[in-house]
Amino acid sequence: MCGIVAAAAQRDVAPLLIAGLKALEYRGYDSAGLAVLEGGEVHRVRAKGKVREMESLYLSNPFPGGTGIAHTRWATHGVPNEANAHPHMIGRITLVHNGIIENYAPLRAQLQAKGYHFTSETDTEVMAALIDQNLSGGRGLREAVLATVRDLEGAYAIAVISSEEPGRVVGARRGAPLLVGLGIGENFLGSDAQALVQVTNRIIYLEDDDVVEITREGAQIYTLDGKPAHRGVHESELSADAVERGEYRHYMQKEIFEQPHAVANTLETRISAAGVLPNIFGAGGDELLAKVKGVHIVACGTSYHAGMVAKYWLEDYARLPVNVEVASEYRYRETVVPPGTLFIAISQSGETADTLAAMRESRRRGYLGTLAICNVPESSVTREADLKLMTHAGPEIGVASTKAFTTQLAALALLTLHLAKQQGLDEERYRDLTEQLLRLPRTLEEALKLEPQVIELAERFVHRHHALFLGRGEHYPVALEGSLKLKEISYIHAEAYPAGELKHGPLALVDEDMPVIAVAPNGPLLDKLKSNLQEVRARGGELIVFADTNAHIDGNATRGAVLRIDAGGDFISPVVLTIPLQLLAYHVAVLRGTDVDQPRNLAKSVTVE
Ligand code: HGA
Repeated sequence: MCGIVAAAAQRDVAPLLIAGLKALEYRGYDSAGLAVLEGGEVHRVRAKGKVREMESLYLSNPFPGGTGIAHTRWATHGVPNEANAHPHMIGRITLVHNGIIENYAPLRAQLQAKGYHFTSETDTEVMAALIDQNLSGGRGLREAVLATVRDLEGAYAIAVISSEEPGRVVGARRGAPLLVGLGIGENFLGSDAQALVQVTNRIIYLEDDDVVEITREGAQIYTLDGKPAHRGVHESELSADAVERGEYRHYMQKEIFEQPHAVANTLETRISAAGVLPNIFGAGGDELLAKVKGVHIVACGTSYHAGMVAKYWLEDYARLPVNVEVASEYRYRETVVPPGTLFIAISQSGETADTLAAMRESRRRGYLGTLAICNVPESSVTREADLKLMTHAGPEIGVASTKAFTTQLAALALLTLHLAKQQGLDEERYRDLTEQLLRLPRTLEEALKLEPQVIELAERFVHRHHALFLGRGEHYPVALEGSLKLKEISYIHAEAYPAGELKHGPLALVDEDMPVIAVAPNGPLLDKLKSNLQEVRARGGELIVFADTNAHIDGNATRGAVLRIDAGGDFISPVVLTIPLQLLAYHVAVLRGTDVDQPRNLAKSVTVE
């Protein structure tokens, strides 16, 4: 999603702003721009495409100045081009914006009637014009922003400068994240901490409806009624190195290989050989969970797939009823919430707009409490939930989520064990599940050794247009996640089905041009799955099976391949069998030459609805 960086400093800020934008590139975007205010004059540069393209334009004609704002845009209103790229300049105002202004159309018409001329198709430019209009009547920039945001519907994080107020940047947020970075004799705004770590790690997280004014000397926050507000300063633990790619070709590859370590971090200090430790969900967590009679899980994309696996786990082992729903659906319909239901929000960034809105909506619906499963400690979802279980995956830069997914699963496995014990799961089984989970990091390490074989397989996909993924039980969501990975980064159309559904429709698609990928753990459904795979073979389909080492699968198919992998046991196998599917998607994308870390049209941390 869009990124914002802004600075008020004595030194020239354009290079700092460009470095900040580069740290935000992982969020996915389609154009970039920056503007610097120097002696009442605003210099601006914008370009469609990557930050480096905007940077080379800047370098061919650099400009000095200590006050500036910068942006990476992921288009919502108007195509990705230079005219729609931020910053937008109108009248005395220059502005960058993340989010969507829902009532921009009537506002645009009103402003046009008053003589404003718009040069972009964006909702953002309307906001800039409104601020400019509100500067009249002796208002300064901060008052004009306050007056403007009161009239806006929708979501925004903004950074604004006025040609009449050198040395000052005003920011505001509602429904989209914005942070203040406190330096020494210089101060910053950013849409996430990663944009600021190279200049400071002293961070203030703004709250919804805050307006902030930064100068070289300091940062002052105001509430919507214009009263000064105090927000705490946090020391961010992020480091600039955490986003280095090291020896890996892409962040996604690095993140795939970080999974054993990341999952070990999720489990660390939370589980021992005796089982899940007390109080891992924060103060009062165990007491609240003791009252749980059912669970609703709400999430989007990959996190939704993690929630689907958790449904199988929680119903199997803890015998609790579970509903899983995508957040954009949940938030706009009425759900039935039986007494004692726990609401779980799963989000990597903790800023996913739909998930956050669903969690806020859940407050009205009478849940027992809310639990956030999230990777970013200071994020909105984490801060607003009653209980939290951080995944500790470390920064995930690749837009296609990998280690965020497996660490979410590890966190959900901890929750499953906690609830299973409470609900009276047989002790021996509890011990077995605990052992499996403790072995998970090592099992993942082994699974990653499959990479050379997956690379060979990937070649078969380079010229394919479609693929079908199959799984059964808790491996159906694994198949869904595998197909999502392939779609996201290789642009191959992929679908996933529970294998038993094949004969009810998708079998019609199977021919020699349709590769079918199946995950085959060893378990009670193996024989059923084998019959489903025969149905594919009988139609000449090319079958690729990722099978547990001891699953009896015939490798002598005329077309296709069976790859063996130690799935580590029935509890953890969905996590382990995810690995070859991630590797497959990654290597197919590399061979097809796509932009693996920033696939077209997609964004990380989806902060718009
Ligand atoms: N609506 C604005 C900003 C989009 C955005 O925040 N994307 O993440 C535009 O389309 O430019």
